[in-house]
Amino acid sequence: MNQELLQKLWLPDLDEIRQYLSSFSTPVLISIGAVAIAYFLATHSKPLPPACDLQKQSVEVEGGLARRSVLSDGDEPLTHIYDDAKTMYEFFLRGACVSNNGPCLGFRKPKQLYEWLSYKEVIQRSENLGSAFVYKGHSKSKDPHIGIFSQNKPEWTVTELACYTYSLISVPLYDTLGTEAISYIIDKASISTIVCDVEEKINQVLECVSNKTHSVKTIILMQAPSGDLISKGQDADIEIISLQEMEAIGKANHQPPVPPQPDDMALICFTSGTTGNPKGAMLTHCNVVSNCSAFIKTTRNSVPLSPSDTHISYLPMAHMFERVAQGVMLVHGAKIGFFQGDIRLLMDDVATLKPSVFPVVPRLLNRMYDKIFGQANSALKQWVLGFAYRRKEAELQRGLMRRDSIWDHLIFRKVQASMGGCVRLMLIGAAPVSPTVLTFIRAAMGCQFYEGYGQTECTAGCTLTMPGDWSAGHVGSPLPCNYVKLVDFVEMNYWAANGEGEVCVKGANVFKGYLKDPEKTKETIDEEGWVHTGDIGKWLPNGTLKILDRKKHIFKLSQGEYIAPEKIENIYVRSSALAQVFVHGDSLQSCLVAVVVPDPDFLCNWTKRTLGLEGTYLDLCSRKEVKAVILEDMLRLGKEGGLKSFEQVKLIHVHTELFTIENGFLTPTMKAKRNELRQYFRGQIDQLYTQINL
Ligand SMILES: *[C@@H]1O[C@H](CO)[C@@H](O)[C@H](O)[C@H]1NC(C)=O
Ligand SMILES: *[C@@H]1O[C@H](CO)[C@@H](O)[C@H](O)[C@H]1NC(C)=O
Ligand SMILES: *[C@@H]1O[C@H](CO)[C@@H](O)[C@H](O)[C@H]1NC(C)=O
Ligand SMILES: CC(=O)N[C@H]1CO[C@H](CO)[C@@H](O)[C@@H]1O
Repeated sequence: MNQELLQKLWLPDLDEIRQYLSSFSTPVLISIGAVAIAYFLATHSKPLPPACDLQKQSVEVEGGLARRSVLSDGDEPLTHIYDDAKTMYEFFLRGACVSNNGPCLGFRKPKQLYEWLSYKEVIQRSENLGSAFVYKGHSKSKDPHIGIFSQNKPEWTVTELACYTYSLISVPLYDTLGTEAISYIIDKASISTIVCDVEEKINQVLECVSNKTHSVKTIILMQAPSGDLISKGQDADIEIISLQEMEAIGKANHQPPVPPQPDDMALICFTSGTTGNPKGAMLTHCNVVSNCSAFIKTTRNSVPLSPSDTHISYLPMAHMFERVAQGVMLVHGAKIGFFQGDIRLLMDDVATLKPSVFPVVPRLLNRMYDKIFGQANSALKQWVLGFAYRRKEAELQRGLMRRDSIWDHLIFRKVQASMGGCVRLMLIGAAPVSPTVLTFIRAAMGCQFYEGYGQTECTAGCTLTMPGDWSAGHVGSPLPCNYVKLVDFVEMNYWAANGEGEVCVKGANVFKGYLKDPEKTKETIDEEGWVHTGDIGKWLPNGTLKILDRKKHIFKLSQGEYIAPEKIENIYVRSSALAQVFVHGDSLQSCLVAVVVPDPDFLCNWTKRTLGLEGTYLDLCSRKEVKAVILEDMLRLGKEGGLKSFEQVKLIHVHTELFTIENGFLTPTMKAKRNELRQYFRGQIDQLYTQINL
């Protein structure tokens, strides 16, 4: 993440505490101490009763082949939780009603307070925009796809609701796809209208469609377009118009809403793999509603949401994770506040908004963790931090999650304040997170903090951790809206009979297939409706699921041991010295090697602490002794993380440029492109093996 964000995550200074205490005389201190102890005993929080017997979080169905949540009411997957909210359109209407037309979408100009659109205003503007879509010829049966190419903004949500109101289908586009993929999506979904936030995006679209026959007729800009841009559009036969004008057109030509049915398509979510063209997962209202409802069903006794809750929207809305989180807010009439659009200002937005719901991704959590430990820069501070953490960790094990303990007041208060001070619910998904980091941040934040696992093909999620189970290292149990089963993966010796195999999902949240791509659809969903995720999982004795790796990444070493490289990378990347790790091995070698990229923000402080060595990033990276301590730290983490000796790397190569989307080493969804990495580092990898085999 970024520097400013890190800067804000403080630990209290011990000097501050000491000064504070020394301002009292001894007798006063003793009586304060006594009162404090009495106070903490009197207000001692009790664990909430867990949502279910935590030793039995899922049960067998389909004759023992699959498992479902113990929270499902019967064997039928949950489709919805509120009878008046079976489509995303009804989600908004319900929100407007339960909040009594309260504030809905918030935005802010630099350094100012948040301004809010009420639920009614959002619905009104959506009807206007949607009427204009209809006026331009869009309808459920004709030309229903509307492209959205924008950062998170209230207008994004307004456009989405405009689609829902008239049974149209939104198709999110996003920057990291690249021009070629965007051009492919526009053709594949024959999109004729696209809503963009800034001129730059329009230019990108124009580039995609220039000099070829294309489907685009109208591009709507959230600001006023320049004359230049309008004429550029005319050259390509495309009308460029402001959102304001569109809304005015719709207002003058108002159309009665055409509400969708639960089985109608809500959106098409294009995902890109490591190779080939993006695939458009078709998601119905029921898909999204069931995912949101299953989340609500699981968590509602521990964190009931209401119009007084606020969500900070900064994770990309083109991904289902953020959209489902927003759906959960809207149906309860809660507020969604958008960040200003600059990740470097996120912490300032958070301080102003004071969100109660905070979705995160592993990278952000890793940085928080490093920052907090980086602050504990003396042995004493580290000891105090470690001590406080162990006390709270012990509470978590008993199911007690709180932020009113003495350790919160003394140690973790500033961490909580840096996140706005009001966070009640955190949610992590999208990629695996290290158990060490997750448990620490749970202890430090002291709020309900769930981990989910899933993929777009089942609308973001298919498992979620259970309230009261604050153990890490698994992804929870199946959601009430779907079943999960594991199927044999013979090549790698994973057998369903042993509770191991490829994770398959069936239920109300499972998508309807890829847009105009029957072949890929058939590869992913089988005849009985199971989505084959390509992930290898394992059932734990208490009915939770643990993800081991991607099927296609697993390989065998020459002595016959199977290696799941991502699992190993996720352990090593915990080293504060490192930003990224790529673990390599193959069936001709008996051991593993890795390419590591030290963290430009942290390496210098880290080597100073561990080696007493100072220098520039590049200088440090080139030193043998630095490489040696990095490897040592990795092996220590590997041992702590339970890696077997053949799962530990033998040697590493230090690379000084981060793997990014731009240099072709990451997919648009930030996953490592393993083939590209392997090819690029072939020479270095061979050298490492030569050294080992000497
Ligand atoms: C499109 O055609 C124009 C004129 O024929 C040419 O100048 C321009 O370079 C072409 N653009 C692309 C992207 O091929
Ligand atoms: C469930 O099982 C896993 C693995 O055995 C364990 O780590 C976790 O603590 C268990 N959860 C609870 C709540 O006991
Ligand atoms: C590194 O250490 C210096 C001095 O102790 C401190 O000012 C700086 O914030 C640290 N950098 C990071 C990224 O922690
Ligand atoms: C049904 C359900 O809650 N599944 C997923 C829905 O989406 C969230 C993310 O917003 C996931 O964490 C859940 O696992």
